[in-house]
Amino acid sequence: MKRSKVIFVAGHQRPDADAAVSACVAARLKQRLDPAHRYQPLLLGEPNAQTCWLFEQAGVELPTVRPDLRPTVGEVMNPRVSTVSAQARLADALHLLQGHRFSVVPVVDAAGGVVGILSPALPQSQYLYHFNAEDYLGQLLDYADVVRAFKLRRLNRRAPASDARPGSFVIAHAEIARHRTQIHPGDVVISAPSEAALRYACARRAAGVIICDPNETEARRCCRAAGDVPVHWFRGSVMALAVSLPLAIPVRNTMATEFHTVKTGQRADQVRELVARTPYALPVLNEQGRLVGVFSRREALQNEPQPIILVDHFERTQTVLGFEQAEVREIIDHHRVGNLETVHPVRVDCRPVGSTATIVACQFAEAGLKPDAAEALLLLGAIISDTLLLTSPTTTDIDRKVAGQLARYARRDLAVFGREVLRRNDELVDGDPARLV
Ligand SMILES: [Mn+2]
Repeated sequence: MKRSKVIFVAGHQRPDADAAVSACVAARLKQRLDPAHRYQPLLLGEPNAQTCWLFEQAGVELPTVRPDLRPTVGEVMNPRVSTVSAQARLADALHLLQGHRFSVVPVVDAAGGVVGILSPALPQSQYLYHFNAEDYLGQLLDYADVVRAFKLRRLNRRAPASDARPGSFVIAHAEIARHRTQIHPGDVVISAPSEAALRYACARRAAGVIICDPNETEARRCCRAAGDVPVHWFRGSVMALAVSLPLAIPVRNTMATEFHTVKTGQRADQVRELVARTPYALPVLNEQGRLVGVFSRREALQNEPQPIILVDHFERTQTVLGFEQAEVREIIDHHRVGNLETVHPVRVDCRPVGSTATIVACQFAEAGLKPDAAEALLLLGAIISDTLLLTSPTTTDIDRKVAGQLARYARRDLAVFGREVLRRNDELVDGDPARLV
């Protein structure tokens, strides 16, 4: 889902039961009223013991803890990425790089880890474009690679297979015998059908001969002259094979093995500098080290504000990190109007009642809806927690009325459940002794 389609609903820092419950239940109400978006409640810090207990009682999962709204690499990366294996041919990678205008093709192993990259932005990419084959044939490409890449047919099965030395490919012609220095033992000879060339290749102990001709019969005709040198047939001209040779180079021989990556959990703005000085899109790895996307300048520049609804606070110092980059959609609160400043006009629902949970409960009724038993229990617990079981000076008749109603929905006795909620707030009863000390 696109990030801007997710609307976060967040309470204040150091969340209490009212902040956690209001975020959770307001998100569930919004979700029902607006199914086109996804409303996700957040906790800006670890929940306290009372909050944990309350959610457990209601059988509702606690909201995710996330103190910082600023997007992570995983949230803004491009998850569409095409890869090749190290055994693939350069042709496969070129198809992706040029055909799809990618700035990087990650080379992955069977486990999804990145072992290298190919990128037209790297110096290695000269191999991708130049055709001066003698410079690197034999270094980056061997006989077996060529046979495999072009599916060459073997013409003389009885001849023993020969391992080419990591030497050269030699392009021969009919008058080859006159140029005696051209073939060295272990060379692979590329030739038009020529008995003279084959005899010479045999005499010079070439590793193999590739006969190039559109016609297989023609190629077979002179094959016998090769003696026990392996002969393969390429359906096409010498020129056609020669110019195509670089495409057969295995990816493992041209990929860059020193490269930068980023992790899904890193904050996007913190890798911006790395992105700015890296000429290719950065491969993105998840926690397990598997490739899950790429992160390029396009993603780094993406600056869509994150929509958010704030509940149970109206103070700049209590709100989420990354608030400046967020787009506040709504504020639901029962405190005084504080110093939160928004960029755009925003719906504010501030009511002088005992808890934000009371307002959320009223919003249900105003929308013609009824909270389910779990939501009612959560809201009731939050009202009790914030009003100290309807005894605090901030308690209003609305809180009392709403609490009574919620107790019925939740099928709980208000006084009994109320005492239980307050007991859970007493750290001397439930707190970790080590932490109290
Ligand atoms: Mn509150």
